[in-house]
Amino acid sequence: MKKILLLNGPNLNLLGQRQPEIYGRETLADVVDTCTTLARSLGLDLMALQSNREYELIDAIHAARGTVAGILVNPGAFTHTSVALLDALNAFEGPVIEVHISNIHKRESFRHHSYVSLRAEGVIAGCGVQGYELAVARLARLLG
Ligand code: CA2
Repeated sequence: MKKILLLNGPNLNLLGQRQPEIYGRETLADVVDTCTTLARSLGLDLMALQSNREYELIDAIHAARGTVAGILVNPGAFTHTSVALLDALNAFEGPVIEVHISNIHKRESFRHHSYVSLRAEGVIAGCGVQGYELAVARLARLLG
């Protein structure tokens, strides 16, 4: 079974606990459970990591090289700041799908630019946590 990696960046551990009007009521554990089940039904083995530390996300991307077929990533606020995350993703050989729960283009102008989008095969934004399921389905299609 091909492995895929779901990465979530800073503050996404708070999903379901704060700002439900923006990020919904589901927790990150709910999202990971749903995506794991969906991935398995599509023949993929999903591993997940959330970190508030940029270097841990970068290390996870390095470790994914040669072992993981594709990456789903919600980089959180690192989306808009991290050339380092972009560089790490550029060193990964498989497809990358970027997910944002909110529609970043409908929010403050500093959220309109994404470094990660320069690398991502696809970007899903504004679909709530359903965006993660859409991203799993897209990755399965790209890897099929
Ligand atoms: O819409 C998204 O998924 C974001 O990646 C979320 C980031 C934000 O900085 C990006 O611009 C867009 C923030 C994640 C914060 O997550 C929270 C979840 C619940 C409660 C508080 C924060």
